[in-house]
Amino acid sequence: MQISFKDRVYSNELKNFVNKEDKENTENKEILIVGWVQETRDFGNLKFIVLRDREGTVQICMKKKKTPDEILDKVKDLTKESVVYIRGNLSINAKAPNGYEIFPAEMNIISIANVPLPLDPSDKAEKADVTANIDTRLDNRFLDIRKKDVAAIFKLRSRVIDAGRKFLSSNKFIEIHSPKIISSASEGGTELFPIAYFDKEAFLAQSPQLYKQMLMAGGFDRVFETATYFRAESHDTTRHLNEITAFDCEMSFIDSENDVMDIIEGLMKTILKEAKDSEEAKILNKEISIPEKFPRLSYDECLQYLNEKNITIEWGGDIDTKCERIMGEVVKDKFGSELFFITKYPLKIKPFYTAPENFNANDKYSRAFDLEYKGVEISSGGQRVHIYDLLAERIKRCNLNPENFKFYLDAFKYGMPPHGGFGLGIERILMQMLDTTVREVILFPRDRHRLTP
Ligand code: AMO
Repeated sequence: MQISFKDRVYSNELKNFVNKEDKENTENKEILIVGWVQETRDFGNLKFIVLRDREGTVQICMKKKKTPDEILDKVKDLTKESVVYIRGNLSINAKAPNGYEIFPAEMNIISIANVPLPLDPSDKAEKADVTANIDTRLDNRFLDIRKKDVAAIFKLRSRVIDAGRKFLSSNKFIEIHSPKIISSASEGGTELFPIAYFDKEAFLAQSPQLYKQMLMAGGFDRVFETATYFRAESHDTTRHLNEITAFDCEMSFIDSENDVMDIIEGLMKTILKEAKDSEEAKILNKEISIPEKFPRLSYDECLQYLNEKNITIEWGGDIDTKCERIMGEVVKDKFGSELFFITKYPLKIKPFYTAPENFNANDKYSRAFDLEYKGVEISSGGQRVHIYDLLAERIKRCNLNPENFKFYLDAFKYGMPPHGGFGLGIERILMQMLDTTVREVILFPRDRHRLTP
């Protein structure tokens, strides 16, 4: 039999065809639905399939005499999670989930699922299987994402990226794609993945940093990328990955790094609002709060607050994971915000492209900042050096060879406006928003131990 999937509807669209005032018309409407068999129930003369697709489930009802024998026969062979095609009619039934069910006129088994399943994705199994070993879940991600809660995370991720992209486009940012095969480090030499590139030395890109800056010289005064970063960090934590996705932005003609922070603040508020009002937040039972203003505290102020908690960081030292968490609590208590910026970092701990506070290589402070969400860094950025001589000097002082950056430095010789930007990790946003770990919010994580699937 010729099967066409063209006219199929998702389970959540079925309600559009239900008209309780006009039962007859509803029942005459023919429906095509495809999905996975979540469950079958056999009560002799009465049989049910709970059919699940991307958007939900629907009950398929079969009765002796009413349903063709051929279908009743096929149901016996159906294993859980097999894919079936059903053509049938809607029927209003107050006892059915959502108040309606489908009586099939034709059923085709498209693909039979093997038994046993390595992971049970049905709603009923959810409680048990969500606590199943994360490795088993990731090894069988195709089954894992059939679970409603897990699917909701990735629908939310798509929503967040879409909202972010729309915000940036409406703020005059042009979407770009920078190379992912590069010849020199932008974020420190120790974190590079070397690759074989004919007879040349090459690496996977750590970030679009050098390229987005070069575009500022090109006059593309606002650019963004939903970028992939590759980081050869050997961290084995709940917040580090070796392949990351980020909103990566750069903008020209800024007065200071504050203009860049204004953009991130707007971007994050848009994302949080979109997530807060989403269907997925309901499914995941998440309350998402949106601060009115993200406080901006200097590095020195943070050291002071930490000092009040009896934690001493020597000036120029890193505000480590534990201190970030404590600062997250301090800011939440004092300012009522889960998001805040740490500004004016010491110049000596920031990359070569970071602008010194007063554009002097000997400055103590920089124009770099981080954005923290619930005590975890989700973004870093700042104003950049746009002056050729100062940049060459900064490269040298960071113990790097300006020769290796010729292609980049050249862009600063022929008209480069003042500019700044940021990288905002998409996994970090989602993991903090949902109070979970980084592996839960990326489909196929690349981490210290995982290269498949
Ligand atoms: P940075 O190295 O801080 O800055 O990266 C920017 C953001 O990317 C995310 N991120 C990570 N997420 C998960 N696992 C990792 N291993 C990881 N590394 C980074 C974080 C981080 O804040 N070029 C600069 C940005 C800029 O100044 O424009 C950069 O790459 O959310």
